[in-house]
Amino acid sequence: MQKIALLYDASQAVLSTFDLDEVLRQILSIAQDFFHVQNVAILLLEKESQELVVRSQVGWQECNLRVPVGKGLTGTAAAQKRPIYSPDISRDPRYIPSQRQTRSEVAVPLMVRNEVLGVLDCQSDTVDHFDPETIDMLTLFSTQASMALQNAHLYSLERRRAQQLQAINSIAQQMTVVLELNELLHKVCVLIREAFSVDHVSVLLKEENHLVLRAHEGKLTLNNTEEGHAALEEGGWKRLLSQDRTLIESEIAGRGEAGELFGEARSRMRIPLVSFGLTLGILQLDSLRPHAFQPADEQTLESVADICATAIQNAQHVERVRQLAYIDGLTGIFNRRFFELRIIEEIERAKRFGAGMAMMMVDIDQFKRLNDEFGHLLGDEVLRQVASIFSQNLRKIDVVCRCGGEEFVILLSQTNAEHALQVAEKLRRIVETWQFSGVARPVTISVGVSTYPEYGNTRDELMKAADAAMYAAKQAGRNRVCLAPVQQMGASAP
Ligand code: GH3
Ligand code: MG
Ligand code: MG
Repeated sequence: MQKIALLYDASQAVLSTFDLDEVLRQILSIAQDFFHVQNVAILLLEKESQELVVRSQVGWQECNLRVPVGKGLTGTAAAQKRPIYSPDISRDPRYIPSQRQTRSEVAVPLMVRNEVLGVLDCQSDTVDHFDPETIDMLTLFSTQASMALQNAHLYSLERRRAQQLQAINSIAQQMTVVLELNELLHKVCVLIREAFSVDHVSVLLKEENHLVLRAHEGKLTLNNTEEGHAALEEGGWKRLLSQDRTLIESEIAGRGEAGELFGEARSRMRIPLVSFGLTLGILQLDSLRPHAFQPADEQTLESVADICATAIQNAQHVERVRQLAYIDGLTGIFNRRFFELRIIEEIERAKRFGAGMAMMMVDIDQFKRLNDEFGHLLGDEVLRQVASIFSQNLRKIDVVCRCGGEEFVILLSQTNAEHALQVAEKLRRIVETWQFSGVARPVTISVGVSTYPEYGNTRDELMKAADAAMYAAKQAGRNRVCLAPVQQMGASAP
């Protein structure tokens, strides 16, 4: 009776704290001191894998043990929900060897109501160390210990929930102020990683037929396969995006699978980013540990993903509006406003790298007559096709702008006069020979070329020189390419 009173007092101490590690420490110390056992371990049940995992122990040599429910003495105790005693483990086929000196073992399930939280496992160096009274006492103690464990667990859940709510709030506040898309995506990764202690966070967005890794942040190394592009037709992605459901993968096999972004990831959560019914992409969380993501976290992270999706959509709208301001409505190429921005940047770049640059001023010949003969609508179509010819026959880094009416300006970076003349001549010839449907005669262009630094150091000088060259081309009979007149530059002319 006195023993029970002592045990009761000790158990009260276990119940006085909400800190899980402290609870575990106290359970172990009572088991050791009160029941005189050398080796004690607390194994907690991992629900997803249905395995018992050693969470805390004294006297054990092997600490990373995982025991499936139903296996070994501990697994049997968890499966049968009752204490299992083996007075002589050498005769017990259920015993899984873990400690060399163990002779007898008792495994007591830690349960609240009918639910198993884990197992308290006591092992002794002597055969038949545990008498029925001790086992009863251990069982009694285990109910107190289970309650303490459950309290600590609920407390940590509550605290976690409160932290998560705070994180959602803070993420929402910080995101709504960022309108630049790339900056926003990066911020999404950083904030989520911080708030949820995830090893790696990535945002993949749909772009035409691909899902593109637009931002990522964390410890993992990116596989450089296709630089983060995945075709949307690929099975996994397509299914995920079409179902709009969060997917948790608890055990990823390991390195090298096709389509894997991060080779080291062992578990993963993928949450579709949906805003106003439109799936924009995927928020992906990766962990180096298996089973890092619990279904219990799904709702919180989905709320975060919703906030992100709305912010991303806003930023995409802003980006589109910003882009539209620089696009010519008729032809879809850049407009004069964009040209004014880029010419300054191009001159700066040419100055810094010393690689030169060229400007071409292009004007369609007798365009007024073409309008008069074939109508304004056909004139518009010719403008569109000429713009398209230019875009398709130049490098991606070249800038083609419609600067008004039937005039275009083209900037060629890292290009000298000789090369610029060749490019201009190529364009002139393509246009001259192009069959514009509905136009019964050739359409031609006149091109004036100037280059930095030979014909000017500033926007105005380069424009003036190219304009003069174009005027010269017109004067000389149109349908031709002219370099800026030498006299333009006086002493510094080539
Ligand atoms: P030149 O060979 O000397 O360049 O003769 P041109 O007729 O091309 O030159 P001009 O500057 O006299 O006429 C330009 C014409 O371009 C006048 C205008 O009607 C036409 N134009 C300007 N913008 C548009 C447009 O958006 N669509 C159409 N269809 N025509 C346009
Ligand atoms: Mg003109
Ligand atoms: Mg013209």
